[in-house]
Amino acid sequence: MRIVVLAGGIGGARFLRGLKSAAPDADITVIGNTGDDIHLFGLKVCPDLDTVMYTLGGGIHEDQGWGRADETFAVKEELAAYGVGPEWFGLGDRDFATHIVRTQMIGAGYPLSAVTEALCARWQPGVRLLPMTDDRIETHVLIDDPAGQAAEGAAEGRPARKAVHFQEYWVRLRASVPAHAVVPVGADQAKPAPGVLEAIAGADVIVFPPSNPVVSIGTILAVPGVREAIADAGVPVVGLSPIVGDAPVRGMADKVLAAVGVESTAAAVARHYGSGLLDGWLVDTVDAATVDEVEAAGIRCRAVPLMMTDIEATARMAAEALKLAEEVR
Ligand code: GDP
Ligand code: FO1
Ligand code: CA
Repeated sequence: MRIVVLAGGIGGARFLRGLKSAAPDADITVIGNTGDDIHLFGLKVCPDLDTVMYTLGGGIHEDQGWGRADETFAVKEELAAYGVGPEWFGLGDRDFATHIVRTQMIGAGYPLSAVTEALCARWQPGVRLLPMTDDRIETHVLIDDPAGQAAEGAAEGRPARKAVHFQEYWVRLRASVPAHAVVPVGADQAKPAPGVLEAIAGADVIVFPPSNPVVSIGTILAVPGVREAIADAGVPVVGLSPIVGDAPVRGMADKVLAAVGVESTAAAVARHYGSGLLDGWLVDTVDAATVDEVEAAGIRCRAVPLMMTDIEATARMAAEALKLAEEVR
């Protein structure tokens, strides 16, 4: 069975570990989000691709969910001693090596997809990991800028606004201020990476793991051609809710959902994807009362435990997703 999974970082990576366990013989292609990518100290950092690669390859910092296990921060401390930041983004020494290899290969002319394949030759994640695009897309978040000048023509009394890089919004500001808009800068000019459309067209099932619907899966769907390819694939598309009991299980997805006018509920996220894209949706058992609402929107829905507490529980979630795919096929 050929399974295509659209993945962000931690939610996507942990789900994939369960999926590999539930379907050990499946041929899994992961289309990874690169909208979170950031250039720091002259290096290209791809947090979501690395989170998937390290998690499936056994190198992840398990408690944190991102970055390397057994990490040290000598380089960051030395940079800080020179007064060189940003100090709010924690790049560790082991992780630095990945970004150095990646940046060196890109400088030599290799596209990100080829670089990712080379990095995966070391980590052997057991899936085919493709960046959504080889082009540069950077997610920016529009926030209030109390110190700034309101744009010409702005509504009377409305504070000025500015766009910040997604990582600045998420990591430095901890999503503590309202997000007015989330913009995947560069998406309109981007092309899917080699293999992305082919994998979607050749899939037996397409899965949306419990990744962030706006800044992870939403950004992948913003790459021209990807959404259409999924809708045209003619195979079951099933998703698992990252929202449990009206709140994200982890992180601040509610803040970016608000920016796109979507309530932080499992049912609202299903309706946001819509029946044009999604055939099946899993909600957690605590949200069982919302199953009818999702089905009324034309999406087959089941309530099952959706907490990825360990690989066994996650494998059961993945098995339920594959079972739902058979029901809607
Ligand atoms: P990120 O790029 O590291 O933010 O990771 P993703 O976009 O792949 O996934 C983030 C989402 O995973 C968050 O919105 C969480 O609510 C969701 N999530 C994390 N752990 C769990 C879990 O155990 N169960 C469910 N259902 N969702 C989870
Ligand atoms: N997340 C943090 O909350 N703080 C960090 O300092 C941080 C550093 C970092 C370094 C490399 C990497 O691959 C990921 C890192 N993350 C960090 C996680 C990541 O940037 C975000 O959690 C996700 O992109 C959010 O979707
Ligand atoms: Ca991410």
